[in-house]
Amino acid sequence: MTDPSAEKKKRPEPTLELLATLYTLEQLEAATHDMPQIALAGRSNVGKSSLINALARRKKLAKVSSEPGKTRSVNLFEVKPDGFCLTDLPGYGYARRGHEERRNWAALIQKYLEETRSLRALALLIDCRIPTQESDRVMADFAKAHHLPVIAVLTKADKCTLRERSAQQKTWERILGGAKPVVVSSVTRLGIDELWERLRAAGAPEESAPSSESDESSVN
Ligand SMILES: Nc1nc2c(ncn2[C@@H]2O[C@H](COP(=O)(O)OP(=O)(O)OP(=O)(O)O)[C@@H](O)[C@H]2O)c(=O)[nH]1
Ligand SMILES: [Mg+2]
Repeated sequence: MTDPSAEKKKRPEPTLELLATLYTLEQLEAATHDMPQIALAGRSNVGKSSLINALARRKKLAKVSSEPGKTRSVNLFEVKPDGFCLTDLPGYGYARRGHEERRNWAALIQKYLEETRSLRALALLIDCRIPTQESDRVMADFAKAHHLPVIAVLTKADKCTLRERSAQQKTWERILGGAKPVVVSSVTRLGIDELWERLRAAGAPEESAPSSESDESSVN
């Protein structure tokens, strides 16, 4: 027999819709979206945009490339019907871009993170094959300093062994002192359901999630 309370809790998978693409500090300033947001942050090439596509079950919603530095704008995706946004950010730590360009990107990411008052949490993506990087620690420290909850996400699980995954999980659990990192693969979809649960709990806790009828009024 199925547990009726578990049945009641099961929500249909949400959909993602591009709400805004912001390239400059001026565009960021002018943006008036006050929906709760969860930002996907991580080094270039870690798989942020691929994860957006996996979450959305779409191939080309977010632009993906094997060349680091693909995403150059702050991209807001509305999670429907939950009424919050997932924000795909440009990656950090990519050394081959020009100095000036890197500075502009860093300024864009920093301004977004520091000035988005509706930011509820940071999904910090870490490649599960790569040893802990200083830039990821800086991002984790930033979140801590700003009392921003972090959902640690270990990406590209299909490319590493179980042993590597669990070592990385332990390391990041220790660094962040929070919940166990979610291990995902955008290729095999490992961990995607679990990640949706964590994102929805942080972005729109069930009690306060709007119904689909009242959803439209929350878009700015
Ligand atoms: N094997 C495997 N490859 C992945 C996975 N996720 C992403 N990739 C690959 O990693 C590369 C970078 O993916 P993106 O999603 O563009 O990475 P990003 O973090 O958005 O990169 P930037 O926009 O440059 O910051 C692409 O070649 C993807 O196909 C995964 O789960 N498994
Ligand atoms: Mg990207």
